[in-house]
Amino acid sequence: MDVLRLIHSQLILSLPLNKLELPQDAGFTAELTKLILNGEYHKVLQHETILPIIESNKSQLIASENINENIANFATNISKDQQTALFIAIASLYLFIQNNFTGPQSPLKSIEFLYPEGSQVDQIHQQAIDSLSAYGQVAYDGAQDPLYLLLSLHILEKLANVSKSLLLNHFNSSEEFVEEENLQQDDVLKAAINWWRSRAIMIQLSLFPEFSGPHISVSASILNASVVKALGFGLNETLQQQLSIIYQLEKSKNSLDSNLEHLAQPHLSSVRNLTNFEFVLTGAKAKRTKFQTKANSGLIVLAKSNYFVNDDITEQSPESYELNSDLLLEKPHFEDIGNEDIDEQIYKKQKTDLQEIDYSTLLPVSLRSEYIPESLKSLDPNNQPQLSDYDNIQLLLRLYTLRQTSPSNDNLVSAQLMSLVSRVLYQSNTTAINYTIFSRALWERSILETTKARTIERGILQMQSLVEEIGLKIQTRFIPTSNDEISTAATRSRYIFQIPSIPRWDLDTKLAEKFMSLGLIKSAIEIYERLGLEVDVALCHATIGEESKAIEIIKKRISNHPNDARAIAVLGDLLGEPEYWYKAWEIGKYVKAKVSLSKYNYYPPKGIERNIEQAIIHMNDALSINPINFSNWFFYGCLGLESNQFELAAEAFTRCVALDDSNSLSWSNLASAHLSLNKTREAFHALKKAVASTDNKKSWRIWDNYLIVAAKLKEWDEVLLACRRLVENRKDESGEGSIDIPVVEKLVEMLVQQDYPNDEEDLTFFQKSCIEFTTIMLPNVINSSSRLWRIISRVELWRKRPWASLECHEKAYRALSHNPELELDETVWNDTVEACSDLVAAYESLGELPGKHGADDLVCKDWRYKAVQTIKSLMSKGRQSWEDTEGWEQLKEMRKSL
Ligand SMILES: *[C@@H]1O[C@H](CO)[C@@H](O)[C@H](O)[C@H]1NC(C)=O
Ligand SMILES: *[C@@H]1O[C@H](CO)[C@@H](O)[C@H](O)[C@H]1NC(C)=O
Ligand SMILES: *[C@@H]1O[C@H](CO)[C@@H](O)[C@H](O)[C@H]1NC(C)=O
Ligand SMILES: *[C@@H]1O[C@H](CO)[C@@H](O)[C@H](O)[C@H]1NC(C)=O
Ligand SMILES: *[C@@H]1O[C@H](CO)[C@@H](O)[C@H](O)[C@H]1NC(C)=O
Ligand SMILES: *[C@@H]1O[C@H](CO)[C@@H](O)[C@H](O)[C@H]1NC(C)=O
Ligand SMILES: *[C@@H]1O[C@H](CO)[C@@H](O)[C@H](O)[C@H]1NC(C)=O
Ligand SMILES: CC(=O)N[C@H]1CO[C@H](CO)[C@@H](O)[C@@H]1O
Ligand SMILES: CC(=O)N[C@H]1CO[C@H](CO)[C@@H](O)[C@@H]1O
Repeated sequence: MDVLRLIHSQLILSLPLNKLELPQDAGFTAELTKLILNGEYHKVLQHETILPIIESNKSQLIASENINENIANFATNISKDQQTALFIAIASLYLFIQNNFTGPQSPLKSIEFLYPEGSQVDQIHQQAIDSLSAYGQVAYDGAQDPLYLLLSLHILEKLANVSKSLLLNHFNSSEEFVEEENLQQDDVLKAAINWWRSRAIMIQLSLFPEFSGPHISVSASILNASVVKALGFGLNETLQQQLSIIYQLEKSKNSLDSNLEHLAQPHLSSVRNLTNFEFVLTGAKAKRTKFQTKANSGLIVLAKSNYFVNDDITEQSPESYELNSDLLLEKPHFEDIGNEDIDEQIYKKQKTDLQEIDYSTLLPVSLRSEYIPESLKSLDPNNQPQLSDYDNIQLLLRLYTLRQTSPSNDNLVSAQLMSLVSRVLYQSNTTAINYTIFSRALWERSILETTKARTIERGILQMQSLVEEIGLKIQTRFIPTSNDEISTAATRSRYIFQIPSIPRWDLDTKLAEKFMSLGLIKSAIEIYERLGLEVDVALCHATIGEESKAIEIIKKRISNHPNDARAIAVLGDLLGEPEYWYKAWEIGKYVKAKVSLSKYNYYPPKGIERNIEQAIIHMNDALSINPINFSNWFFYGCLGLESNQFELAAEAFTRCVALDDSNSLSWSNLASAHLSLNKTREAFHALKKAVASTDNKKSWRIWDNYLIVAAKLKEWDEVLLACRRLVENRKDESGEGSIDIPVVEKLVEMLVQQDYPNDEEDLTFFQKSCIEFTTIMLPNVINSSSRLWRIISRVELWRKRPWASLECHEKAYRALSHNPELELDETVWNDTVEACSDLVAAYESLGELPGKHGADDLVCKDWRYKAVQTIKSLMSKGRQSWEDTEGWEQLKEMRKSL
């Protein structure tokens, strides 16, 4: 067995010590691995094989010099021994996480460890923060031990042998950074390096209030499926399986952390398959209050894990606050699962009434209890079994994805989110839920509860308590012994790369945002001020209309941090003055400044002319730095369409659909661009996607385009489909106007080209569908169009139903003869005479054919009489106005010939 592979896959998996399997010949790496998996990260740096390397190389770390370059050189020197360097990088990364995300605080301070005694601690700290800052975004300067993260990132860059450093080059376009790499199966070390580097970059991103640099694309491209393959190749199945699971969870989490939530879903589907997790959202009756006798309808997630690789380190879970309500139950009590009507809206999102659970959706729904599989139906809803950690994480990730892709403040969405959180929190054995998972679920429950009046109190209390508890300085609630403290670090950081990262100050920020949304602006400002987040303080003031106060704060921030591009850009936003955006771009290539400039040129203030060319140039600059931004590409594409630059528009919307392939408007715009470029086939493909992902009601324009393009390509099945959709969607508003008559005529022409088969079974799909459309759907919509009735009569005749065909002729005629314009407008008169002539001809030719009842039955025995009556009646109507016109003569002629 390959030692390197075994060690590094288990490190990536962050397996608990008692599951660790080490080969005999692992040497010192075995010890280092154990230290990491036991959470003793500082001991890795102090290990006898590592300390001398650090000590002997660190002479070049001089506090008064450029810290970033020094650390880069230091990293270069110690990276000569790749294996050892990787351990240093991993341990440093964990130390940073421990000190800012999970705790408890590590005893080894980065600056004391690396720099000589007496060095200027504050200055080194600030330089490290500056080195982590990028693209005009200042890394959060309250972060602890940023040096650990900086060191880790530098070493990983060296080990990955990147052609361009993300840390040393702050001003290049992102295309140059992305290095798509397909690893071969023996690139084991490279695989581990890429995986860790991707993790370290994601952690770096969490230091920014918002980010725009190339980091997202780099992190996404270096962690790809080939990495998992290379690392897992030849390992036993259990490990390979776990690597795949962790990989999918992590990719999904990274998408969420990068605000690319629509990319999260495919990974969630894959991981569902890997653990064969069973779950479904269904309706149930639930009691929520103590005195309730009748249960109301509610939602519940039924779930069962089928793949356990759980481990058994225990740690006390954070304190869960009780509601202590005289009224509310601690948790809802469920009865009568699956027999409750699920809100129709949830259900509508499902494609059809599936009898099997559709795991390709984010949150599968089962409407009826008989469609819930036995394995889930048999669960006790009030005491559901423990889930595996992986599946708990998956539920949380689904919760995040759902929230990020749904409208906020939607009661229905809140109910769905709450049912997900509840499934994680209320398991038969809560003592066994992992700390990170449990505390995160509590956190999410609090966020949801603070939106409801009855539970807001507990929500806020719980948030504050979690904020304190995770902020390890205040450890009033549980004080681990010194030994425990270490394994505590291991447990807490166990799933740190799979659950969306929330560093400590971010929890505070969320609390502040919550206060904001509750109108408690003062409390929010207090928190932001404590955290030193001046830009956010200013934005708070701007929100409540205190613009001048906001501007004052921002200006002060800028005078102290002249390179804070975000602050400068926000000042531009507050003042609406382009010069600040130019400056923010100049000093930091701050993407949002360019976006603001682009929008400014497109929506200029009064008195300034719109300048699309400039808008395009600015957005292009923004996109060259951050190419993974849906709304910017969309805006860019619209600029392209508007200025007739269709190649540009096509590229932009192609990017859009690559980022979110369910966005029907992007597909439709892409189609427009292709059409203008005469790429009909491509346009058709795009429209097909557009109609597949659209809500029918609102989308008739898309269907209309689809129809036109399909007709151009002679895709008759599709033309027919489009016709049907258009009629379905628009008949209530537009009636018969929803029917495209020339197209229907063309369709019928195609239909009758072949003979009607002797056996109905032999009808093709197109034939069946076209018959259904013309003879069942259309008659319900037609109001006064005789032309349509005649088209249908053709279909009926072709179907060898002459009686039905004749009826259509009668209707066609009636549609005209009832026209009140008949006596006033000669065109109408002419048309009606022609229709009459058609009808009479139909009587003549169809009347004596066999009728629908068979035997001696005829289509119309007294056809001659009827024909004469028809002519007479029309003549009496037209006598006054049209006697002696050509039409009149024609009628006389007809009557005579009968
Ligand atoms: C680091 O490496 C460079 C180039 O290999 C060498 O010149 C320099 O002396 C090294 N510095 C230390 C402190 O090892
Ligand atoms: C620096 O680190 C390397 C390991 O990459 C090691 O071989 C070397 O001995 C260390 N010390 C010096 C002075 O180069
Ligand atoms: C795979 O390896 C793990 C630990 O390395 C071991 O616990 C497990 O039993 C092995 N599984 C198989 C199927 O060999
Ligand atoms: C999951 O498994 C189902 C059934 O085996 C398969 O159809 C589907 O494509 C799989 N999905 C993913 C994302 O692997
Ligand atoms: C609950 O979990 C704990 C710790 O994992 C375990 O010791 C205990 O047996 C479990 N209880 C049940 C009822 O499964
Ligand atoms: C597309 O075709 C039309 C007519 O065939 C032509 O007038 C137009 O110039 C073409 N446009 C492009 C971009 O080729
Ligand atoms: C009606 O038809 C006759 C002959 O068919 C023609 O001369 C006359 O112009 C038509 N009237 C109108 C308004 O089209
Ligand atoms: C500013 C800030 O929130 N820093 C925190 C980083 O994380 C450590 C450990 O959780 C806290 O002690 C710091 O307060
Ligand atoms: C995988 C893992 O570390 N799981 C642990 C998470 O924490 C709980 C206690 O809080 C442990 O019981 C789990 O074993």
